[in-house]
Amino acid sequence: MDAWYSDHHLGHQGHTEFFGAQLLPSFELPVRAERVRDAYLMADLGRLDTPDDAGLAPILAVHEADYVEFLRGAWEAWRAIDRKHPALGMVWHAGLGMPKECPRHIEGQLGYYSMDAGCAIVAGTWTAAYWSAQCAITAADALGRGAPAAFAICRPPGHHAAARTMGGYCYLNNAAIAAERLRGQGHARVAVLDIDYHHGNGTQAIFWRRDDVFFVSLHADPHDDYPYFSGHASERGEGEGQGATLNLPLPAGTAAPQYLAALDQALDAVQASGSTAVVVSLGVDTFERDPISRFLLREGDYLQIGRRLARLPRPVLFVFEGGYATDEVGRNAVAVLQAFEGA
Ligand code: OKP
Ligand code: ZN
Repeated sequence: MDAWYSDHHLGHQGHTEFFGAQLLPSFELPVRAERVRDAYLMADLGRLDTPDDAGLAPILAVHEADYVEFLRGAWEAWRAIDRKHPALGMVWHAGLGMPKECPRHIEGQLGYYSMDAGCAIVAGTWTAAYWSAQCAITAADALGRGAPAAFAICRPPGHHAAARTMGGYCYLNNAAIAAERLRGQGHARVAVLDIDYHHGNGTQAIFWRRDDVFFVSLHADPHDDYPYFSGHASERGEGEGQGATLNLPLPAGTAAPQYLAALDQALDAVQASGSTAVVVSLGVDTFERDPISRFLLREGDYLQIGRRLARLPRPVLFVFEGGYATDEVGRNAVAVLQAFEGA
């Protein structure tokens, strides 16, 4: 399968995150995507290309225009207050729902449009997020031209971003944008299978009331891990989308046998959904040595995952999400693709 990658992600670096009260360099580093690209090339799975520029329209098909405008201008606005450090919100409207009025002050806007302090904005953030989304869009278009599978090496990741919110290192929801693009190609039903360690709360929220995109996710139980407020098994979608969301939370310490059993369940659900195209949110932060996660998958387990994913209806678009063990992230992500292709 071919893959898409853009160097523009390199401008999104030097951003920070809180660990308790300590402000640390983010775990979400440029080297992650570089390692995935290198491992992809090493595996000789297909061509690596830079994405086309499909413009803002496919992004605006998922995200609200005011949010996109905010993202584009946030760094410039922040510079009026602080010319040295990343922009980072610190006041939220938690529990109030989306307020009617958006603040005028950039600090207020950063809180208005985010769910947490995991989304610092630096000079190159918008450009990086834009081209990350373009990777997913161009890869989706390759499927539209008949490719059975494609790989979007996206960075920053996307699955925590909702229509008007950033969170958890995510600004634009690459997987949701790709799913919408596939819908536009005439697939009546598209599935998003999210195997990142964290619940894809943004993707879930975007498709919550829709039955044309089936969302299924395997992730750490939100009672115990980020994003904490969604991903419970009881969440099944609402309205038209009732039943089109499926969450399979797993406990800390989950290893391959339990993980693969849940994956089988997810694959059966995708099959039953009648989807004719699938987006896989491919996070490999389920790895035993991932620095921010608590599952225990080993390198060889990613081959097992890939072999099982070969049961998915085609076409399949892999969208890179999390994975923070920088030495192994490339090998683990590409192991999934290799086994998928070889199966
Ligand atoms: C993004 B993806 C901060 C805890 C919050 C955020 C994790 C975001 C993961 N101390 N961590 O799903 O891999
Ligand atoms: Zn994750």
